[in-house]
Amino acid sequence: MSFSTTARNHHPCVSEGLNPGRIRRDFPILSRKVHGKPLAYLDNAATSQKPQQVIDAVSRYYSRTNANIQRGVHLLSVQATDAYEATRERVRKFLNATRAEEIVFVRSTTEAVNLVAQTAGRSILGPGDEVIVSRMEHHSNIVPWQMLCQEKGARLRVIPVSGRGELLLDEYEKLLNPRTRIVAVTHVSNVLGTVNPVRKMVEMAHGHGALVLLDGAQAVPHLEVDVQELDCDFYCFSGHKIYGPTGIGILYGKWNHLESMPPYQGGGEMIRSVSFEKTTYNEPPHKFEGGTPNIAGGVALAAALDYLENLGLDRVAAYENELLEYATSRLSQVSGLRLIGTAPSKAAVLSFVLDEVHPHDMGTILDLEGVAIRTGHHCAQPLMDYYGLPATARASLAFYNTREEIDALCRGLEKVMEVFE
Ligand code: 7TS
Repeated sequence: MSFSTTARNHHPCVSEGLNPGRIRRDFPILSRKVHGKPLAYLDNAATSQKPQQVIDAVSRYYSRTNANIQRGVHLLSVQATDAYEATRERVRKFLNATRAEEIVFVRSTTEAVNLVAQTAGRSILGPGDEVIVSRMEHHSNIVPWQMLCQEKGARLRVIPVSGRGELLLDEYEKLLNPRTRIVAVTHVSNVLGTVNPVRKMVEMAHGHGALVLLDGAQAVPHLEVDVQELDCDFYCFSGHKIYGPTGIGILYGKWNHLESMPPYQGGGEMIRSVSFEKTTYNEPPHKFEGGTPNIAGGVALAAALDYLENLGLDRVAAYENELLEYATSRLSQVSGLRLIGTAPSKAAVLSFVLDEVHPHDMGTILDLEGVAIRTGHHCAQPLMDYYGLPATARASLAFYNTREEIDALCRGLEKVMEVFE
């Protein structure tokens, strides 16, 4: 298991490890019961739970500060604007972007990809041009590109995966050519957990003059990301998968791209001046932020990043790796179980199928035992097709999960086997 970590944000006591018992007390929902059983929440790739610090940040914002931003001279508006803009700087630091203006607030990863497709993508793509995605993309990093390619007469090309769930880099190399305009790949797979060699992939794409968008939705909760080191043109993630609220997401873009890209949605805030004859646009990032945003969500995202960085991403990665190894070995002992996604470099996601049992039945029986997993195609149907599966069951782990919860999963799977014997 290897995560690339940098010297940035190094926590002094990696060797001390995390204390999940103490951490769990910060997450009120983790102490609730479902169907009379203690909750084992193993669906973190769908969305993560929120620590009290994030819940308090939302509540504090509405109790103390709420006002619209960027437009009022009154104190609340100034304070709300300052808090929101402080989050932009917080995210800049988190991604190690060069400047805060490279951070665009959006609703989600989905919106970030659509924004890039409809602005940068729309302006550079012509008939016969090519966009490369991979076989393991979430639908939100396929469909926006497919729609754009259809409209522009461009071609969508696909990097294949190996049986273990790794991207085939030699095939990727063959796909790159002078017509390649954009490469859009996921940093970490939401189904397989594979950590893709994105630094190298960016370099290869740049060698052919293509822009690179990285989908970081499943990466940022698990490993340190440095956009300068990756040298990607765009990087996206969703607040809700990183212990923050829903409805707030981040698009990082290199300044020179953001500056030259046309706006996305028209409206208030994204303009400098409007008349019926001519409208001039605001500077990035405001050019891409029309309308009143999710201010509370933004402010609380900063609290989520503070929480995660206080734990230390290297300690989180070390703990999750250890839990992943434990879960991999425990699940491998369940007879008839097959793990889907066995790349050597993985984040804490385990997809699996069980002989003869439909994943939805598995999920339903596990739910009655208090174990929450996701079943289905995980919005990655082309990947499911590759494995010849309609669906998998997926346990996705966070730093607050424990070995006991993995044991509860395995006990639940034994019950599933009893039902289907
Ligand atoms: N990209 C990846 C890699 C994802 O895993 C997801 C959501 C998205 C993009 C879209 O994020 P959104 O916040 O815009 O919806 N993945 C999942 C999942 O695996 N289960 O539920 C949602």
